[in-house]
Amino acid sequence: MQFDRIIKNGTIVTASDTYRADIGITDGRISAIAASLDGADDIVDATGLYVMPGGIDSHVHIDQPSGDGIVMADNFETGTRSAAIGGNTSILAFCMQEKGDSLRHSLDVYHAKADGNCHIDVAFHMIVTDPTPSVLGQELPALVEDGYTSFKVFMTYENLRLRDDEILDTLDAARRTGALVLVHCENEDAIRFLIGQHEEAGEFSAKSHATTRPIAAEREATHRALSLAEIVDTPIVIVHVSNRQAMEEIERARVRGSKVVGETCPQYLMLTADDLDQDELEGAKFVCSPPPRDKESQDACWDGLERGVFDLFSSDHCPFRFNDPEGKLNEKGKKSFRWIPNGIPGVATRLPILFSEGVQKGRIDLNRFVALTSTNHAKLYGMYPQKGTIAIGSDADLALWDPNKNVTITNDILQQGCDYSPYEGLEVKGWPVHTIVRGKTVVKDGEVRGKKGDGKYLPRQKSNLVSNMAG
Ligand code: DUC
Ligand code: ZN
Ligand code: ZN
Repeated sequence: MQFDRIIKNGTIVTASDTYRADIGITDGRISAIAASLDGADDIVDATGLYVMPGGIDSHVHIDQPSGDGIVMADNFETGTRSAAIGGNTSILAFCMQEKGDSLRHSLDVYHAKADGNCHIDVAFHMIVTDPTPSVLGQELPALVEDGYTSFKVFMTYENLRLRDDEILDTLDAARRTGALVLVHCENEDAIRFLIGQHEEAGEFSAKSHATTRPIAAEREATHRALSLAEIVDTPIVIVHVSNRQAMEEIERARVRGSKVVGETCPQYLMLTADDLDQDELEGAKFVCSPPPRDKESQDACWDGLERGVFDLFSSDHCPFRFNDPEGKLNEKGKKSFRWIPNGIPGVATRLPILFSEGVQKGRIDLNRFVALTSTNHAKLYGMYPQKGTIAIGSDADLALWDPNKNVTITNDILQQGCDYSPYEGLEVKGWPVHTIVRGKTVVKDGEVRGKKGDGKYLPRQKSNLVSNMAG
């Protein structure tokens, strides 16, 4: 037989084109695209379906150490399984350096967690929490050479945040080695100050999570991160942007000539601070940072997706079980918002939400949907054209979408480790009915058909944003 598999009669959608064609797959890669193909025993009938590059979620936390007695709800098996249910074929998970550890040690730990356990392909960004001279001078350059080409730094959380001088040093090390830095922008000192005020006033409920992390704290840190990157003269990614003021900082930096990529997430389109303001501790389900804002901020984020302020739409999947002493409602978390672990699940719902609310409602077109959810992630994080497109030679990572399938989101269909979805009850139109990784079916009609270990670790090239700059 000429091909191992043919995807027949579908409508191919890439970041640039929409057209009717068949796809031939050989050895896990796309080997032919033509009006009509024959020559395989295995034919997938895609009549009435869109055939898109599989989703790439470049912002996912799995099995990350989360402090005293708190355990993340997903390991690599459940996290990648749920990602596949939601039409993803690759994720970039964070590998967190614990203070005092080398980056290499942290990677060894994460590889031990992930290798052999994933349903879809996985790469790692490092989180740098301890930027010692040897980490920045020796480890970081060696890791970039080995395919770990992006790093996240935090401006918030007492035990994770870097000071400005440390951020400058990290950005400088990245510039010299051609790595890309992602920044979590919130002003920790301002947040501490506000937490103190709330506690003095006896305000401990989940809604205080939002009021202690106001837009001004995010805007200020965004401005500072952009300024530090401008001083070092290196590109950065501003992750999980929640509001217009932070967007304006990004736009102003671009006008000044900076290379900046903006990312937003479903929670900033679909949730508001009112979701945190609920009885019976229910608000804990929506505690994430930055917090969801208001309707005006939701509109701003949609505007940013439409106008190109954002190039990335990621989930920031960071799941903690709700009704669990190791999760949201841990002993201390029941008493005060400051002990509710920050983060919400979303790796399975990212694509259906953007498809339904964005494409079906006419806010973005199909090609922009693919760019925001797959192609741009592959290009920015050094995986293109192996990933993120439908082209001869690319990995056959595909999501087949039924644009007319109506689904009510409930946690049980997502097959994740978390015991809730923040989007429970949301009705969406359009669903990824078949997820294919390197030619092989991993999920079909909501059923897992693959097995853990089908997913592989993915070393990456340097970012398209930095590869022209570093010598
Ligand atoms: N930042 C993230 O990127 N994810 C979850 C929590 C956080 O603060
Ligand atoms: Zn963050
Ligand atoms: Zn995150």
